Amino acid sequence: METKELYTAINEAIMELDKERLDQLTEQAIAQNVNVMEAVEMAYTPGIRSIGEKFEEGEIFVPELIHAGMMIKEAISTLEEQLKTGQAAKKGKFLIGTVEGDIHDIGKDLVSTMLATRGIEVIDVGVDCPAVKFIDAAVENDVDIIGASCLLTTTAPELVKIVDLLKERDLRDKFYFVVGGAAIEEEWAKSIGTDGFAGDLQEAVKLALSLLEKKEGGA
Ligand code: B12
Repeated sequence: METKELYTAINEAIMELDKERLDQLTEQAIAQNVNVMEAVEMAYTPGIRSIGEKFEEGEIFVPELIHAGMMIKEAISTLEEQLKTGQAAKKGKFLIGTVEGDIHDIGKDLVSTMLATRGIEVIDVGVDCPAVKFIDAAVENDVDIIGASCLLTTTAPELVKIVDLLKERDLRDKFYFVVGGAAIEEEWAKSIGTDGFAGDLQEAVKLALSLLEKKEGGA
């Protein structure tokens, strides 16, 4: 199968919630040695976002959403096993987590893996992580960047909480703070005083690398 055709088939298997087919196609993608980041952005992510739209429009319900989440998580981790992480020189430390009240972790885990493949050490504080835990863990691990994932509009105020707590503890200049996730818009992220936003994997990697470079340059 041609790569483009394969991506379309993966997208369709996700939309049809067909786990068996998705597993087959994922194996095929591995056999064809596809570029993992490209496959995720072009096949898996659009598929799962369409599932989100179907859910929003009332075409599918929570059980289907859970099924979709599980099957895509499994497929992506199979795909990710192909990536070699931690071989490049350590470029810096990135702490990542999903904000309190939010348990979505597919995007967070993908960002973690991609950063690790670029030589960045990732400390993952998991999902449903309180603001104070982000900051305590950042201090404890002496990280360069704190990254928070937020998929729900109801939990977006957690990001403001992190900024406020950083200021309160006089740590705002010690760490860069970046955010991502479906509930966040770039303009809003800027307006609350974050150091950056990324809407996809490529942007996330670019953002992290540029901030680490800036830090190294003493800016
Ligand atoms: C799968 C899914 C689930 C799964 C999650 C499984 C899992 N293990 O993660 C389950 C079933 C658990 C779930 C539950 C719920 N969900 Co849900 N879910 C989704 C869905 C369809 C896909 C999310 C996803 O994985 N996307 C794919 C990844 C790759 O994309 P991503 O997360 O955006 O990440 C990328 C970027 O945003 C960025 N990024 C992400 N994080 C970060 C962090 C940093 C630091 C950086 C730099 C970048 C970055 O890079 C990533 C890679 O490209 C979305 C739809 C959507 N449009 O997102 C709804 C969605 C997020 N869910 C929604 C809802 C409402 C819920 C529930 C409340 C449903 C319910 N009634 O129970 C619960 C909430 C549970 C909770 N407390 O968290 C709504 C949120 C609406 C809103 N505006 O608040 C959405 C938008 C669906 C919709 N359109 O209605 N969900």
